[in-house]
Amino acid sequence: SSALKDTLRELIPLQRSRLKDLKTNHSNVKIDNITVGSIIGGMRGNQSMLWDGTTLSPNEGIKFKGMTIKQCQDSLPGIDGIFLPESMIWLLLTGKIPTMQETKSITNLFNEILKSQNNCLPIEVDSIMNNLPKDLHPMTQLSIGLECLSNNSSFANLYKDGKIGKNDYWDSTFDDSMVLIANLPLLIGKIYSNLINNGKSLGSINNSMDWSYNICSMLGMTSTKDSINKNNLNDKQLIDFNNLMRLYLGIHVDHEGGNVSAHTTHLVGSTLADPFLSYASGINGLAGPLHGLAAQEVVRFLINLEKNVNDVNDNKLIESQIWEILNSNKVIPGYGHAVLRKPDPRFNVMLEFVENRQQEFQDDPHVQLMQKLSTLVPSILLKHGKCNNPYPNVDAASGILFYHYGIQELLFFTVIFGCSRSIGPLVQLIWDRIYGLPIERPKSLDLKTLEKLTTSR
Ligand code: CMX
Repeated sequence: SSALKDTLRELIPLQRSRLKDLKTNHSNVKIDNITVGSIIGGMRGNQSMLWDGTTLSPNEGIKFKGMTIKQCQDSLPGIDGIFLPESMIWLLLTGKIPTMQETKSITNLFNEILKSQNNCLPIEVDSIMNNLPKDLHPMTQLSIGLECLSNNSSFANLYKDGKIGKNDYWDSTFDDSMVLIANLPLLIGKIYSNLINNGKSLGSINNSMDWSYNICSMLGMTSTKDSINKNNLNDKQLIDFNNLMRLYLGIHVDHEGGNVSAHTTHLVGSTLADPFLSYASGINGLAGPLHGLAAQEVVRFLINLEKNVNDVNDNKLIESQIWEILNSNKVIPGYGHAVLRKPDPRFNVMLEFVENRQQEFQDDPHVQLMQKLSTLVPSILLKHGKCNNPYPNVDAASGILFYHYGIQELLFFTVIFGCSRSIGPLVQLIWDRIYGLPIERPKSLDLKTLEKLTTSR
């Protein structure tokens, strides 16, 4: 058992009775109208899922258990003023702000899991990862690695042996989810070393350090004690990179339930597939260009733009380049959002990270350009008059900051995103099983029926 699981266990009776009350007494209450437009428009806006961890507000952005990012920054425990992703796990799962000690209990839980594996991936997973073609897409590698981890799923084994009843499904789902998250530093380290080092390890796990540190270490981005410090960063840069990782991992954990990776994890999980298979499915969705790949598009865009403009103070030239893109009917990557109608607060905290380290970034033309664009592009997009939100989203900044510190393999960015995004959907999967939600099975309609419905109304 763990402090987190014990706290969770106490919450279960009340939450189950709240759900039961809704089911028994209010099942027929109508809360939304489904239109033909939404059915053929990606179900946009349909209010049709239960998702407890986060909600997305068009003006305030993402809220974690009702708290804005700023409120999370002010109240969640962390290091150097940046909250630890572990504290977000506690918050999303229990709805309570953890103490530093409770936050550390999750770090310890991960390290106990890793120690029990000798700080290595399970042997069969390691062997499969070692034998993948080194140029296999990093997201494909992540998906394969997660699926292989399912070999040791407690949930799947207990279920197969008929040893658990419905009321207990959550318990081994919790255990598997923690094993999955704990293994991510090893898994993404393996993928990165396949990508850049012919599979040779770039670093090792330090069992006294937090989850994000160990991710950095396995990417070869900590002091030489734990990793090769592959880019020869100085101590301040290494600390800053570790903090960037904590920040990035902390703010990408969840974005409501309807986005593809979250929804897919929930959908596949509703079949009682184990957490590894469920989240691997979410990862396959995250690998799509319309979902998780935007950050790499932004970096490509900034690199090309910088080649053309040379001087980041040449506003006229930058503006004309932006217009050229728009006039050729392309989008400006990193700007706009399906739901948000204000600058993405996640972008703002990334920008703050840069502003607090001017000396580090003052000679980086790409980061300078990223900052400059955030002041120039919104007014251009407003003049252009098409998009509903002319402001930067989180992807406008994140990739170029990793690039600055030497993570320059663009295909790899989404893998780091996939580490962070494990948290929200897996927390929800645990709750899905606490609530005993049924298999998801919406009704589909054929085109003829849709047409018939429109003429009869
Ligand atoms: N540059 C130029 N045109 C844009 C634009 C941008 N950054 N964002 C939106 N538009 C255009 C759309 O293409 C659309 O044009 P059409 O009517 O010709 O199809 C019009 O403005 C209206 O779009 P919208 O309602 O404002 O935005 P959507 O909900 O359709 O799309 C998004 C949202 C994010 C896909 C879109 O803004 C976009 O393509 N942005 C650039 C890519 C990007 O940054 N993606 C990261 C998203 C981050 C996230 O989802 O978390």
